[in-house]
Amino acid sequence: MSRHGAAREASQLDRRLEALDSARELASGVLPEQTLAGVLQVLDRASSRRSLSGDHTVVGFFGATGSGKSSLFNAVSGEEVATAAVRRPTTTEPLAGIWGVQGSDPLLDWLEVHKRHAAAAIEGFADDDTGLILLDLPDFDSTRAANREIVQRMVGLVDVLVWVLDPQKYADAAVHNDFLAPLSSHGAVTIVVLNQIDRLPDHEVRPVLESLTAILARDGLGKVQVLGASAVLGTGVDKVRAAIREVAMQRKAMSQRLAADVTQASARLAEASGVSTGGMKPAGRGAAAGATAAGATAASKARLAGELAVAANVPLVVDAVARSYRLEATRRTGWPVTRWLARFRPDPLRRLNLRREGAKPELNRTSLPPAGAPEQARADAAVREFAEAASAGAPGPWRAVIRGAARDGSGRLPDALDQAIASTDLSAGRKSWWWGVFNAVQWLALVTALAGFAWLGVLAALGYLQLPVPEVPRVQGWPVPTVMIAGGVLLGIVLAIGARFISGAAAASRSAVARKRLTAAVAAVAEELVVAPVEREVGRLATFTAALKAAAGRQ
Ligand SMILES: Nc1nc2c(ncn2[C@@H]2O[C@H](COP(=O)(O)OP(=O)(O)O)[C@@H](O)[C@H]2O)c(=O)[nH]1
Ligand SMILES: [Mg+2]
Repeated sequence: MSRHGAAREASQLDRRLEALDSARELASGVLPEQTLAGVLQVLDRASSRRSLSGDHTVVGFFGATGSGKSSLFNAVSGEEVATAAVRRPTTTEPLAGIWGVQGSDPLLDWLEVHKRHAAAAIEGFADDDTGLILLDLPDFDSTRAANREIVQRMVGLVDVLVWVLDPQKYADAAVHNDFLAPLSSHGAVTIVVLNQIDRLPDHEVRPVLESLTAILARDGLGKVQVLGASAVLGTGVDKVRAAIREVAMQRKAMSQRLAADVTQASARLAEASGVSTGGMKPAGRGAAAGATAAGATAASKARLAGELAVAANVPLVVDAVARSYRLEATRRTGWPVTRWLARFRPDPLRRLNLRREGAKPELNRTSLPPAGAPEQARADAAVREFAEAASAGAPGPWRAVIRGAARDGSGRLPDALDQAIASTDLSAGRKSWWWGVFNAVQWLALVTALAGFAWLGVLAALGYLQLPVPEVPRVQGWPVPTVMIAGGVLLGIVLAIGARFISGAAAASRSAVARKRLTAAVAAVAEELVVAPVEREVGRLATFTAALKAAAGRQ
């Protein structure tokens, strides 16, 4: 059962380590470098430890000066290996007692433990099949900094932490605040021994153990084993030995320790992200909830494009399209007698440099008025509003990154928008089929009127010259040349009025098409420079949250 369980533990750890690594990568540039460096250290340590003997379980004895680490080490080993001493300084260098020496050297090299002792087999404790390394360590409160450093390093490296406390100092803040509480994720690989119980009157042993258990619960270690022992008298030592043997036999401690490290690192990432850490505790659940950003919606994207279109003067262009069409229609279909007047009116699209037949639009710039302060402010506000809506719900640092992504692209907006407008096909200069018809009829009407004039002129000249004036043909009593003049002029005016109506409608439809194309062009720019970068970051947060959840062991 144990080997199988260990394998499952290891593969689960694999996935969690991978998830933690991706969470770390995804958070780069978002969370503080120091936090990420700490996570990387955990990952490095895990991969180092896993590359070394998995058949050995490293158990370290930690505690304050004189708590009895060395004495307990000897008692558990059944040999006088470690020097237990009343005087200080006592243990200055880690000492390893090893059961199952084979393959332990690289592991001990990595731990930087040089004093190694191949321990004799003890009945009921360790046989050759049991890879066990017991470490006697310096005091965590040693007066020597080098000793404290060794302890700090070992706290991070060993598979199982055995805390040796004594009746005088078991409640000291130092051990609880500096070590036990921060290692609350590591309950599964922590054993607490209250040593020197022989110094307590019998009736006080139990209350003291209960008090210690209560303090540990406040540390977040409510489930750890708390054992009473006397290293000197040997009381309870076999229970300590059995507890150590149990973890060593299961071959799970290494994975459990690393898993606890991953849990702790995930909690730190969550905390740095501003995600509630309450649920990140190993026993908790549903931590990363609420760590998602609202993202962009169709409505928010449309609103952004609309605001940017206004800021980029799209309405001005749309209006120019309509006016330009109407002007062109007048020039082509107006009454020939007066239409030349329209030649003097400038084309509004040409004035905006948006009417360039044959020119490569992508090389052009418009002559639209450059965005002034109000337009700029409007565009900025639109981008800000969009980013704010998209980042809603994201935890602090991520919200800043999402907003930053929107801001980064918005600097290029004015240029990109101008270019987009310049390269939009506004159908400027495209002729309408009805212009030709109206024009032809218009000229026909004029020619008819002029012919009528000429006819009457000839008749008048004949009369003036006292020559016989021929009868003019009549239609319903009206002389034909007069009818020609009246009809021609009237037709010209009617055509001009009709053309005005038609060109008004056509101009409206053409400007509607232009508005649609311009809005689409603006939306494409907004998508590229604002929406896509924002969505990338929103997606990054979602992936990060999922990775963090997987790293914390909850999928
Ligand atoms: N009465 C009593 N004394 C102990 C016990 N364990 C250790 N000592 C004594 O406490 C002193 C310090 O022990 P040591 O093992 O060197 O503590 P370390 O500094 O934690 O390694 C020594 O004089 C030991 O004999 C115990 O269980 N009961
Ligand atoms: Mg010692």
